[in-house]
Amino acid sequence: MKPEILLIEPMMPEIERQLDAAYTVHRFTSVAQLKDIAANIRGIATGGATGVPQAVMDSLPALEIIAINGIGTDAVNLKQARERNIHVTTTPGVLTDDVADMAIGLVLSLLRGLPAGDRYVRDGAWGDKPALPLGRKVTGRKLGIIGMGRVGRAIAHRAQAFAMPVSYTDLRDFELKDYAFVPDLLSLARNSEILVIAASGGGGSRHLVNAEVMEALGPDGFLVNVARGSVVDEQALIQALDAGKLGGAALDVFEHEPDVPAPLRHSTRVVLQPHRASATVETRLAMGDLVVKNLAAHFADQALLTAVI
Ligand code: 8YV
Repeated sequence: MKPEILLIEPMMPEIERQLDAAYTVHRFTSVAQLKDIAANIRGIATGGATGVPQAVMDSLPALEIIAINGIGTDAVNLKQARERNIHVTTTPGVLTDDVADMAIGLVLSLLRGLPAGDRYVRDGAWGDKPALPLGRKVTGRKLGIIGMGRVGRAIAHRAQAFAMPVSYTDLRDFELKDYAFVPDLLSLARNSEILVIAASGGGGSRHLVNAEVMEALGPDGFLVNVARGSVVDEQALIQALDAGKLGGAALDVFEHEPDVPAPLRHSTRVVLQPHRASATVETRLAMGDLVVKNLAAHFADQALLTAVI
């Protein structure tokens, strides 16, 4: 008999076909739906931001493994997973380039006003309405990075091609040759013109980027977030933009996805994306492949490829 798993967030059809071939896959709709099948479910496949709702975790007594199709573990109760001997896997490495590419894309979009320019041409405003305001130069601008893990480093590497001096903050100094470590986030913000968030989400980083940090970045400063919405105090961000205390923001992630507050949606100082930093065919295939392989390893009693727990 095939093991039974719960698929909480849809994956690529190619990946879902592989899951269907190996398991009885229950596609999650509600906790109520689980009532009659809960006792048989041994595995979960889910997205990084979606994770596993606590009510779902509580209702699955036979759960053995949670395979996250992403690198964030902040939406899974890791403490409880440890206590219940539930394995947790993620997809590190394979999405690094895409997330870093998205960060650079957002920097360019925000400072050069690419979405506004696109709309201007589409709307037939060119030659009809006043010219768009000038953008801001990207090359040479001082970049600060919050979180110098794989993604942070890949962003720094790309920034070098734009001749950007790079500084970063993290829980510790990685003694990186080309990038200056700044232990204190406020100092980093004060000395950066663009601040990119590449830190993990979760309790430890919640609202790390608050009103004070945004003010330190200043009216000419730009905030970019490709990590987790929870790292930014979204209400403080809205106020800082509204008061002109922050130059602009480019956001791929939000505090309460998919809800994006109206003031952000209507602001001309922001560029928005619907959490798509890892959303390319190549990367989602590679991520899905890791999910499939981790589940297969677990059910074959072999070592997990990319285990967190
Ligand atoms: C994905 C993510 O969009 O890696 C993560 O933690 O949030 C993103 O890469 C997500 O996991 C797919 O749903």
